[in-house]
Amino acid sequence: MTIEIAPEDVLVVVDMQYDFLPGGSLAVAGGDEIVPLVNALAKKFTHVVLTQDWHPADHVSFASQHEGKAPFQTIELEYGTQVLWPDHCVWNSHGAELSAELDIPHAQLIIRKGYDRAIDSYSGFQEADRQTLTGLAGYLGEREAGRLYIVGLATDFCVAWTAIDGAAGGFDVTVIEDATRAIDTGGSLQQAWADMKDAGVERIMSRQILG
Ligand code: VGL
Ligand code: ZN
Repeated sequence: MTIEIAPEDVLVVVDMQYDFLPGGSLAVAGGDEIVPLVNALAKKFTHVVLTQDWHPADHVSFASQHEGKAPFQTIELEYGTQVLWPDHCVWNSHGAELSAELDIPHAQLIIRKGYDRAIDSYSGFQEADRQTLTGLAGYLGEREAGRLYIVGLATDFCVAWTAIDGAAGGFDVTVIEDATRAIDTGGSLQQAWADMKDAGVERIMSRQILG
């Protein structure tokens, strides 16, 4: 049974940037494998939005900014627990660029997130303080978006948070599982799928759209 994509449905392509691809500073295993799938899926959509992780060099999420801390350890910040990462997606660096292998010329919007040094932002909708909005919900509302389909990197962080916030915002949200890859640190992948399920996010495979 193939899922029909309607003209008002939107594909959200999350963080397909060199630092999350093999050879990058926060490489997600198999991240490059999903590029052809993302390109094929994008051809089914009239509307595509991209997100781009975009941090200043002294971003609070970087382990390098915290004496004695290593990547993948956590710290407590005002807005909650923060996983510490290797430096990644520093604005204007090569690692922050979207992969040139993406073939989505009809993508209409790029949402950059995580530009405030003191606040991380996994979600394409709002920063980790849960107060600062990115404008994506406003954009989708004004364009009268239908269902949201989400692909990209990483399943357990930016994909999951974007999906959950989309659902909380009243959108019908589906994650296309095989067009994502995960970081999976400290049980994060299992937790992310459980949280997405609780939020009412659907989970499908790309063949259900591509046939
Ligand atoms: C991401 C960790 C840090 C992601 C971004 O795109 O999933 N993960 N920044
Ligand atoms: Zn980041």
